[in-house]
Amino acid sequence: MKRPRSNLLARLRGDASVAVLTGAGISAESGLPTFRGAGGWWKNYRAEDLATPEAFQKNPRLVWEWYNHRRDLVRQHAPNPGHFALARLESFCKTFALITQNVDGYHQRAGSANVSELHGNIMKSRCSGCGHECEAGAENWKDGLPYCSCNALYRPGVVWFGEALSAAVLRDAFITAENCQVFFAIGTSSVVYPAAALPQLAHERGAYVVEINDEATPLTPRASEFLQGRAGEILPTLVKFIQ
Ligand code: BJW
Ligand code: ZN
Repeated sequence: MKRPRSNLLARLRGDASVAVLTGAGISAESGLPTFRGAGGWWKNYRAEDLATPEAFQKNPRLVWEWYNHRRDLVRQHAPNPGHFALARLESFCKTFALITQNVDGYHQRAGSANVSELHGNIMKSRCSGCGHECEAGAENWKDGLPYCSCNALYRPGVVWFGEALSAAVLRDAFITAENCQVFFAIGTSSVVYPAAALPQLAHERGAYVVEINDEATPLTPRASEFLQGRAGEILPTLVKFIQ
């Protein structure tokens, strides 16, 4: 990795307040497929068939098969050096918030403390009738599908296209983006809203926006610094330079 610009290092060594937004790219090196791009889920499946409320209504079995498969992948794999470097970065910073679009829980497993999950968590299930949330298996199973005690189907505890994000989580994320001095956008294609609005807002409010991605995205022209490459290599190096 090219040495980051000294003004980034100076900002991080000082008491800059830091906000981080992560996407599927940070977990790619753990072995979890991303959504877009080569090897991404949407190369072989249509988002409309798997990640919308309409898809679940039409074919809950297909949607659950996909999420159960992804739960298995999350259990089989583990956080990588990129996740661990962010947990270390948090320990150096006075003010630090990590906002993730990922549902894998790897940031928490790597030791990050202040994590907001914009799109939920894949290990949780939520009743589509009464909203009851559970982490483990359901009370009742019928034909291989999990049901709540209220008799409605459980669904994965994630946010699908066309669904609102948690208002409280989103409000806090906007406040964080508005007030930070350094904003990192890491491993996200920056096309899914409202998450993609966060680095733009930080930029408008004068933050130093650093993008880490192995490819350019719609955010790149607006980033103060674009560190091109793998998050699992760039982040540990960056953290080493700060020390
Ligand atoms: C590496 C790397 C390495 C690889 N190192 N980098 C038209 C315009 C604007 C908006 C809309 C529109 N039409 C519809 C909308 C809204 C829609 C949206 O944004 N659509 C766009 C796609 C067009 N958004 C929504 O529907 C959201 N809700 C909403 O708007 O609600 C409004 C509302 C209000 C009130 C009532 C009702 C509604 C919800 C969005 C939910 C997204 N859900 C998913 C699935 C979550 C659950 C699950 O995991 O199954 O979230 S879709 C998927 O995309 C997932 C991700 O979190 C999200 C973002 O993807 P991400 O993380 O950026 O991954 P990739 O794969 O896209 O990119 C990976 C990147 O990493 C790439 O750039 C690589 O280069 C890079 N990379 N390896 C560094 N080693
Ligand atoms: Zn219920």
